[in-house]
Amino acid sequence: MDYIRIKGLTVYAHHGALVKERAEGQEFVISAKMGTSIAKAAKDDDLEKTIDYGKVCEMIAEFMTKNRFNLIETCAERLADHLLRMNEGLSEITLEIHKPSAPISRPFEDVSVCITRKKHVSYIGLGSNMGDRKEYLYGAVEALNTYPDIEVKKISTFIETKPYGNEDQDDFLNGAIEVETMLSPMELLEVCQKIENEAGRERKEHWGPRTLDLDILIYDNQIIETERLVVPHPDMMNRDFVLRPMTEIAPGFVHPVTGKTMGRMMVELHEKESTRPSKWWKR
Ligand code: A4P
Ligand code: MG
Repeated sequence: MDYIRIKGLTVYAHHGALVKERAEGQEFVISAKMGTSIAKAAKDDDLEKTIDYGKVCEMIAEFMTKNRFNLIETCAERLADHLLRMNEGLSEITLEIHKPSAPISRPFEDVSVCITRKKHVSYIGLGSNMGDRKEYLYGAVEALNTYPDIEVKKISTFIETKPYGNEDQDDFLNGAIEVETMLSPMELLEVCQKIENEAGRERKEHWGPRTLDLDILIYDNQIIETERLVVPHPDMMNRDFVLRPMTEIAPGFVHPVTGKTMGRMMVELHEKESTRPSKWWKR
């Protein structure tokens, strides 16, 4: 991760728990450490490909003056959320808000709150075994990227795979992507299902043929077990068509339930499969 820092941005605003503070206002001094990747911008010497610190300063000043909070804790939390949502390419932010004129009756130098917030990282499995499969998968990546709260960071190679489960159907094209998002897991699932529906997905048969299937494989280190959403995907450790692309884009990512990396899980699956009797022997 690379960092761009802003130090000591001074804004006159009206945050505070006391009526006087809210009425009269005071100076707030803000510092931000922004985690991003500057490689592309540095290579091409292009402002469009990086975070414009001038614009961020304007965003901070506007946010600080347009809103009023009792606590600088709330102010910092909301400002971090706002900046993460408004800046594509901003993965993480450490914000410190100083209030050097806070109503403290003894001599003091400064008081501040400092927080670090990150975008969520999710891995999504892509699958298709109907029509122009490649078109459906690339279409899904593009569709996800059009959402302002989702940014596709990595795309695996798309691989041809034999159907798993219900074997009486055409071969699949599978892949996985890494996204950064400000959406909650449920919101992300809703977006995935909307994109599946727009790709003409029909749900006639469980594990049946499909134009597009988007499964949330991982969402940060969260373990979610609700009726509509189970994360990590409960069967991913048994699926070569999931673990192969995951090993390509996130070999060292540790599965929050098994405690094993994607690479390790793939090796173990292959070992298990190579010792399993083949179908020829079963017949
Ligand atoms: N749901 C629960 N957890 C999740 C999650 N983590 N991500 C719920 C996405 N959805 C999740 O899914 C059924 C319900 O699962 C949803 O309503 C959602 O609320 P679905 O996509 O409508 O139906 P499905 O895909 O037929 O069922 P399921 O259980 O998701 O199947 P899978 O796991 O997606 O497996 N073989 C190969 N080679 N390649 C494949 O891609 N895919 C499948 C389907 C079977 N065989 C395959 C492949
Ligand atoms: Mg599915």
